[in-house]
Amino acid sequence: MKFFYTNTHEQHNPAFEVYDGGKRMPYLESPQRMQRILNALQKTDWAEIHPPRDFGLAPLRAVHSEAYLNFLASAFDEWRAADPEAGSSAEATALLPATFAAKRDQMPESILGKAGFFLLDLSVPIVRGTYAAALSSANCALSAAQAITENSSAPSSFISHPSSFALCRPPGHHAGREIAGGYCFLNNAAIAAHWLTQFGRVAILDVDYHAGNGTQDIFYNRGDVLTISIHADPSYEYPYYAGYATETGDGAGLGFHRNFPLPAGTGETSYLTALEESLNLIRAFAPAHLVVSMGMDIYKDDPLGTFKITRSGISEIGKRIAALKLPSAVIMEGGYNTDELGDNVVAFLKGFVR
Ligand code: OKP
Ligand code: ZN
Repeated sequence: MKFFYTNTHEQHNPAFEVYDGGKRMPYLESPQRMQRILNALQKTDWAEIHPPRDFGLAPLRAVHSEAYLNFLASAFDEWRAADPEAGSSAEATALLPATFAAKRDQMPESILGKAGFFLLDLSVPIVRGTYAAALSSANCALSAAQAITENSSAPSSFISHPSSFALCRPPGHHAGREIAGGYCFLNNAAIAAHWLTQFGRVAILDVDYHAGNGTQDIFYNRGDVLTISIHADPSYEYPYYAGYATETGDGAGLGFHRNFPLPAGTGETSYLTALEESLNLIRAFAPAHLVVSMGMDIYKDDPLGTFKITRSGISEIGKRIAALKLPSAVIMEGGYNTDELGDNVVAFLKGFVR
C-alpha cells in the first residue's frame, strides 16, 4: 500500500492550545503523532512511503473560499506586521483571537477581527508555518486520491480496488468552506473527495471520534458526494453545533449526508451496528471512489475520546470498510494516544492490504 508523507507538517507546532475554562495546555495535535505512525508503518512489509506531489491551489479553491485561503496564507505575517511586539514574547507566538463571529455576514479588515471570523475555537492557533503545513497535508491527501485512480484504465486483471493512505497533519475534517476549527485548517478529505469527483461519485466515511462538521458543511448541498460520519453525540461532545442525526443535507444534497451520533462510552457492538448501516448506505450509493476520514481517537485509551474500541475492534472496522472493495483513500484525522497511535493505524490499514 502506498502512503504519502512529508515532514513539512513539523512547521505547524504551536506551543499551546486553550481548553475550556481558559486553561493553556500543550498542543495535543503534535508532530510526534506522525513520527509514531511513520515508525509503525516502516516496520511492516506492505507500507511503501512516497512524498506528496504539489497539486497547486486549484483543488483547494474548489472546496474553500478565496477569502479564507487568503486569510490562511497571510494571517501570521499580517498579525506580526500589525503588532510587532505580539510574537516576540514566548507567551504569544501564535495568532489566536479572543472574539469569535456568531454572525458571519461581515468580514472585518483587522487581522484579529478576521481571525475571529475564520476560526471556530481555541484549538487552531496560527503560527508561522501553519499554512505551509496545511498545504503539505492537503497535498498528501490529493496524492493518496490520485494513487487510487492510476490503474483505472488498466486491463480487468488489474486490481479493481486499490487503496492508499495519507499520513497527514494538521487533520482536516472540522475545517469548513471558510472556517478552521478542531486542529483543522484545510479539509484534506474534502479536497481529495472533490478532486475524485472528476471520475464519478464519491463517498466519504468519517470514523473519527468527533463529528466531521467541516466535511458536512462543504458537501451539504451536493448530491454527488455522499458524506457519512459516525461519532460522539455533539449534544455532549465537540464540535457541539453539528453532527446531529436530523441533519441530512439540503437542496440537491438532501439525503446525501448522514450522521450517526453515539453515546459516551460506546463499545464495539454498538459501533459496528452504526458502521454496518453506514456501509449499506455506501453500497446503495455505489460510488466510484471512497475517502475514509480515519481518526484513531475512537480507541479506548484516547485522552479526548470516551469510546471503548479495542485494537481488535479497530482492525475489524478497517476490515469491514475494506470489504466494500472500493478504491479507497484513507486520510489521517485525529488520534491522541501517541504511544498507541502507530499500532492502531497499522491495525486499521491492515484490512486494506492484499
Ligand atoms: C479534532 B479531531 C479539549 C479541547 C479539544 C478540540 C477537539 C478537536 C478534535 N478540552 N477540542 O476530530 O480529532
Ligand atoms: Zn477527533
